[in-house]
Amino acid sequence: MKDSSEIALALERGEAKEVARLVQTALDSGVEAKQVLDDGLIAGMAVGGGQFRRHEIFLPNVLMAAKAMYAGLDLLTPLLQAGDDPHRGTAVIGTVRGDLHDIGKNLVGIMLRGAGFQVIDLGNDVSSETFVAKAQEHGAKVIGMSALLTTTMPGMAEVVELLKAKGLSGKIRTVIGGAPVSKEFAEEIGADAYAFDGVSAVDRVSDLMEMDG
Ligand code: B1M
Repeated sequence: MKDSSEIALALERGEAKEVARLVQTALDSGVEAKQVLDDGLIAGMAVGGGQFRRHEIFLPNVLMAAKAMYAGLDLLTPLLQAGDDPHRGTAVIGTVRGDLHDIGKNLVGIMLRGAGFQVIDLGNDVSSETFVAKAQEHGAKVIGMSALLTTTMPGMAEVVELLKAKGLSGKIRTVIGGAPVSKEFAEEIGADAYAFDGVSAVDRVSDLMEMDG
């Protein structure tokens, strides 16, 4: 779809105002918010990520692309969150210690809120102690963790271990995700679930909320 490829291109170029303008135009012409997100914003960021890996663009370009992503997300968030389910339980979410990537985690939060869950977003660079303390404070049944760096993935295992040490395994359950994370890694560290994207995060959190504990 033409609008979406234009959005993706403007995002790759880090043109925040242009991304916002194109997103608004697409929405005004009747394109679904989810399609604008997937085919426009996420697709553009994926291309930028590949260029960064191949050293075709540099960190400042990636930062500008991230800003442009948020310019578009600001317009989509109210539409994606317009779920009308009753309150379905509380999840705390965050990006693990040492990791500043928050776009994917924020998308997951938007989807979970849209599905009717109360979401306590702890932000990025969240320590294992904070994840567990905040989950207890808010009576959360689920901790959702995001990691985008292979070097920060062990932070997820720390949370699982801390829950175990405090006798909270089975009472507070964990779901993990992020580009380098896999189902196998989730099994290896004893996390309760792995989610590939925001949509599957909603499914996994729904399952975990319904489990006894
Ligand atoms: Co960084 N970065 N970055 N970066 N960055 C990656 C992750 C990298 C793969 C780029 C590359 O080399 N191709 C690479 C990691 C390599 C590795 O570990 N193997 C990398 C690197 C190296 C770095 C720095 C170390 C660079 C440096 O300083 N030299 C540095 C680290 C800073 C730190 O965290 N301590 C760094 C910094 C940055 C920016 C600050 C510039 C910026 C982040 C801005 C921000 O988040 N506010 C940034 C960005 C934007 C990226 C890329 C290009 C895009 C990430 C993104 O937002 N994608 C990324 C390359 C890539 O992933 N292709 C890259 C869009 C987003 C919608 O997708 O986050 O995958 P994603 O989330 C998805 C799913 O993964 C999933 O659902 C989301 C929606 O579909 N998901 C979950 C995510 N969390 C989930 C949780 C769940 C369930 C699903 O349950 C709870």
